[in-house]
Amino acid sequence: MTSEIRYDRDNVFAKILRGEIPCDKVYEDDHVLAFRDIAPQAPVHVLVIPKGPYISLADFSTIASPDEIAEFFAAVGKIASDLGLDDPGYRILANHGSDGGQEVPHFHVHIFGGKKLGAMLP
Ligand code: DGP
Repeated sequence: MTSEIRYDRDNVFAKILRGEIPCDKVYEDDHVLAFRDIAPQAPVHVLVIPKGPYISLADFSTIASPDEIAEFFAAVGKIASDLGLDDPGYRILANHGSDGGQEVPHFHVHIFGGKKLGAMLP
């Protein structure tokens, strides 16, 4: 089954992409949207999503073109930099599947910053 068939077009990020749910946007280009998390876990907590129908990194890393993948991660770095996080730093995180704690089935990268972050524990 292809990703487009498995992809849930009613997931919350698909609705945000279609403008059916508002978001606090921090960046947008032809392929990428970034907005503030509704339940921030840090003073700065931004979600970066590709606009294509990718459920998780497993889809994005195998279906998206190399250019799209490169441009996505370049955008993640630019967004963090534009948010003023380069110094003293930030964290990026992508949850995959239920064991990884992924709640929204549209691939996304979290950017956390604005404070000294605690250790990452499994
Ligand atoms: P994850 O567990 O990696 O799938 O993270 C999903 C994140 O999405 C979680 O931190 C909360 C956030 N989130 C869920 N619904 C909404 C929403 O409607 N708007 C925004 N801005 N964020 C949302």
